Amino acid sequence: MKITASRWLLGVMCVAASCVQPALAASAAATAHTSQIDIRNFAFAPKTLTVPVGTRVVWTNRDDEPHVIVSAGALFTSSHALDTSDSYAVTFSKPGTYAYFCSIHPMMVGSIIVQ
Ligand SMILES: [Cu+2]
Repeated sequence: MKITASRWLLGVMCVAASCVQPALAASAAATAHTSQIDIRNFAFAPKTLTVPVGTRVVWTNRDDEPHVIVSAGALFTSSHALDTSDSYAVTFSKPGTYAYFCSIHPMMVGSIIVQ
């Protein structure tokens, strides 16, 4: 029980710090890696993100305006309208290139390359 709780806490801390969870690498080989995309100044940062299969990608809105993540070609489920500091996560389990945009501001585009 004690070990489970501390591992859970470590995991949360690692996600917050965007680290790779080295301390848990041995037991967490099958655990998804997490990558972060910031939405800032009406742009996605990074605009193109390359990740391994199984990665959980988290978008966080750092703007004062709402944004909506929409997959070009509907390859993944769209987000709800993200207010300031809201996050949206998608786990990518198949290789491919996933282009996406903001449905409120269609000039905002980005892509995730899963390999
Ligand atoms: Cu937007």
